[in-house]
Amino acid sequence: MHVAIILLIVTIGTVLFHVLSPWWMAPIASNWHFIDTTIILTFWITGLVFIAILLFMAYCAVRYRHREGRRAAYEPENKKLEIWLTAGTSLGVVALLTPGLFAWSQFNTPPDDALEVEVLGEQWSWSFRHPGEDGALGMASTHRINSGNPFGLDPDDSAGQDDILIHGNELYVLADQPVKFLLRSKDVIHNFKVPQFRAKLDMVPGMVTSFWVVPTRVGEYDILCAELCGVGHYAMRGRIVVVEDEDEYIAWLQTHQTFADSMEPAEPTEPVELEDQLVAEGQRLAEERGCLACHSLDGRAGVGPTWKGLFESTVALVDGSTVVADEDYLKESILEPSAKVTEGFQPIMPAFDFSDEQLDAVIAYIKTLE
Ligand SMILES: [Cu+2]
Repeated sequence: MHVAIILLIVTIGTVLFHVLSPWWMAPIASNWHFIDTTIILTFWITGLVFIAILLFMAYCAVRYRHREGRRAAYEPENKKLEIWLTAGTSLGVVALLTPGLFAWSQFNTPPDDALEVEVLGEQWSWSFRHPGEDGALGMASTHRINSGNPFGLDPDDSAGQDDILIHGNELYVLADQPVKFLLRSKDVIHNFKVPQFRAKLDMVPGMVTSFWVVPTRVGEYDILCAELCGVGHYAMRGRIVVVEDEDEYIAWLQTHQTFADSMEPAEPTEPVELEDQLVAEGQRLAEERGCLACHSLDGRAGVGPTWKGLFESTVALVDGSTVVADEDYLKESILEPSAKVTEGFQPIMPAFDFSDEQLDAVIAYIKTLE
């Protein structure tokens, strides 16, 4: 009897938890209502089966409880029962799988007018590429990725010249304009997810995966990495801004460089401004390339040591020795992070192939963080 009561409490408690739980899906902001329907259908089917099994167990615990002089009968075969159970289970599995197949088919069939936007993931930041005026993304290849060409675009491909390169974890999209996201990863498997869009997909190094979405609600939404991709995974966040006003969208696009512009050498300027410019460039790099996901600016220890007061400080290393954080040490730590690992931290920082100018810029910026 006790067992039956416990089973009843578990059943009622589970249903109440489900109904009263505050952890429900965020309001939807895309066309993917079908995904919600599929999830809710799955809840109903698995929920009803769960309740039925628990109630059946409670019933059996009471009905067939031990009584003096009664013995259970051995019944190894029951064809009728087996047919019923097999048919019922098959029906349940079909009901669970079929809606998902329809959703998956739609998910992979973008409308013809969808705008193609590339999403590039790396440990632990996001960048994006807009096709520019010609509406076509230029060819890219992993082999061409270097510090001056972080997307690995082909400089000889005319379609890529006007591609707009967007660093810094923030992407604008237009409401009601279908977007097809082309997903690439530079290092390990990431997963591009915007919970309010009800859409996500793995980004696999060496291949391009894609899905499409129509943003339907104006607002700002988090971009999350939904695949454990290393120790900085939790900090791999971005923001997607859905705007209605086309002028606002175009104005935002124009704040970014095209690929052709990014390949132009920078104009020489006055020496006084040069230092300021170097610091600004260093700060921009630190933000865009994800340094600040792990290195704090306020003295807090993050995934990596803080940058505040780092320059010329004495750093204790894991091997028990110490080193002064001068320019050479900082350069080495960026290019070859595992060479000298700071005491209390894991050797997990990926190596950055920054050019000499980029190294100078980042170090100039670190020097200002006293
Ligand atoms: Cu990730």
